[in-house]
Amino acid sequence: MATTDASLVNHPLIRDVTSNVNQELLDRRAYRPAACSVFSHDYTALEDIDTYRFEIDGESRRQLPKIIDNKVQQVYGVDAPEEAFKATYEKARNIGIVFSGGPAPGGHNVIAGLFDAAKTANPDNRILGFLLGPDGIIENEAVELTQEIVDTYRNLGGFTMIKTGRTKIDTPVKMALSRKTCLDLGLDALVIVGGDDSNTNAAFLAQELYDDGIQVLGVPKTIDGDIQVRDADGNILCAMSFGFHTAARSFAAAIANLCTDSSSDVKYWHICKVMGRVASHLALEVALQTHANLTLIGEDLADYVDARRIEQAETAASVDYTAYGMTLRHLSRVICDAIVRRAAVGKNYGVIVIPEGVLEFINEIQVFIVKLNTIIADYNRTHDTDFHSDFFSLDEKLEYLRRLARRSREDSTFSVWNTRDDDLFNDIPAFFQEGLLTERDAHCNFQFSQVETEKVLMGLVRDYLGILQEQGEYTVGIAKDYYFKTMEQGGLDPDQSGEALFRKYHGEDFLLMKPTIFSIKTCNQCLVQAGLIGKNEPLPEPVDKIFHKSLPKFKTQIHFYGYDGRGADPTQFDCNYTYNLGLTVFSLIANGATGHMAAIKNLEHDFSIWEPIGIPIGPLMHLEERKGKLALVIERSVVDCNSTAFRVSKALREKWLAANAGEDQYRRPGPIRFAGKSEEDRPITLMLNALDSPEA
Ligand code: FBP
Repeated sequence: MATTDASLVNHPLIRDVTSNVNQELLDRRAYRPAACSVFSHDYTALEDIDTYRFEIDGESRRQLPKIIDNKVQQVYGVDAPEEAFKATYEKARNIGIVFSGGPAPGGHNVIAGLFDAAKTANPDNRILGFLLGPDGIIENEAVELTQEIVDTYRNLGGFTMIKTGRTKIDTPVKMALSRKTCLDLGLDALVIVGGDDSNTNAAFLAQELYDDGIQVLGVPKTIDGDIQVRDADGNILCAMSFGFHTAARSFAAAIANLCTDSSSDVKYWHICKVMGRVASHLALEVALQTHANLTLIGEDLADYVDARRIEQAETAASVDYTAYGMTLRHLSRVICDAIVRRAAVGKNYGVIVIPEGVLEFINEIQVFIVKLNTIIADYNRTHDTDFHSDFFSLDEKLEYLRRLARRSREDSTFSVWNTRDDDLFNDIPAFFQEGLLTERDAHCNFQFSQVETEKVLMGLVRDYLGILQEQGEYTVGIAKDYYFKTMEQGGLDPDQSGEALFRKYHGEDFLLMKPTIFSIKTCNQCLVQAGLIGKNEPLPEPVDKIFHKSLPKFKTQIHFYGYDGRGADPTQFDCNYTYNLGLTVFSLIANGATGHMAAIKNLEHDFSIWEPIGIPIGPLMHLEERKGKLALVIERSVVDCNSTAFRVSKALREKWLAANAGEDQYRRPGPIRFAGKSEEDRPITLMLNALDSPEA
């Protein structure tokens, strides 16, 4: 086929297979998520539900007086309402929507649900998308979303349609500019799709714009899964933020493939860090989805108590405060223990899952994070420039810290950073120091994704495994059958050498070399001492083979799962969930609500009983230290170590470690599917934790 390259790309088949528009894209765009049963009515209305209780913080009442007494709103269907109701519901509105924070799969469907509901209620309703996150509100950068734009992004991942950003509307100036934009655009309502910080922003904006008659509603999103809402009695109102399921399934699919790889070539430990800035929900879900050999859960580590140290201290009639909580060193020991135990049964491979935010739960690192947060925030508060532009290189930053430490010694006044801090900090590898000093985000969050946590931990693990290997503790167990076959093929009596070579020779499926045998020489000496070979004889070939097989080689492959899952196309669960959140948010707007967060109750159960609701944001807020000051924020929900999901994973920990002669227990969640029975698929954590609800 003698064609030019230009005409080549016009060949129909080539055009077809290289087009951006493939079948998956067409299927996704064409899919119409089912709507909850209340939305099958012509109209929806809201009802105050008084049965849910909240413990309201006095400061929330003081700062948010106009929205603090909001109640949970139940959305219900109405078919033939009165004319006055219809007129309000159908009135033409301008509705603004913004994405805030990291992308989460399903965001486009929130817009699609809102758009469809708004246009059905009145085709003159206008939806304006603010560009690049809250900056779009502050700077009045918005586009009107048309049917064509919305249809292009239905059921697709990311926040590509209008992009996102992390700016926080947290100063009087930004607040005033935002108000001006809303007034200039004639907005009736503003919808903020975001995490805990962004919904906190939504509550303050709702308060600020209340007298202008502009409603502000939130939609809870974050792949981290740390926005979960229960009332004061533990009733679940929002079981999970959207995007969590897709990200977890995406990570789990990749990690399950690594389980398959590692149990095939049996030579690597795959170390998988998964996103989750603070909470370990994603790691826990991945553990339940894949049954990886070891999954660290930060919240569990924080509860750690070193019984041996406490006992030692008690014997010495003292108290050892360092026995409470996990240290980096101890954590590396926990990981080594798992590796050593699997190696002893011939499995010198496996998969470890580490949550991105694990450092937050490690004593000494937590202290550094808090201290450095305070130092950076103090510097930025008192200088016209900022810490990171003034101290660009690591050396400059370290020099500044050194100065602080010196000053604290000379002045002998209390300082956040003293010489002891400085000494300890200087013991840390440079790349880790750099990570801990990395720039905080707009919400003053420590950016865990920028720190190579896994590298730090695995460095310690590797060092300690080296020590254990020298002590003969880290050795690969030899299957007894294999030992027999090898010796007999080499013309040797297995029983004769067995007693000399192994710690326990009888009654074991896997044989462990004696700790004294750690080299060819020591192996040789052992056989000489047992009278099995002469002093100058070389090591018999079969014994040499067995010895080499028992030597562990610790080979790792390091992976980070985060941005990939955050950008994945949503699961059916997230498509349906988010589309219904969009429908719900319109219902809240059309019925005059403000200061609420759209949510779907019963998410953990079958779709047929999903219930759209509005959760009042004000009562969820409490005082927390941010940027060295107390601020009202929505509490992040971390993994509850008493929850069923965690307890189940803990009960199965030993089974999944599979440090025994049996098969590994890996589970294959498969890739994110969009057809078949996948609509029944929902987060396992969610289903297990539903058992904890008082309503269960
Ligand atoms: P949100 O809380 O904004 O949803 O973002 C969560 C997250 O994906 C974390 O898991 C991760 O640590 C962080 O964003 C990464 O942030 P960035 O996009 O700034 O790199």
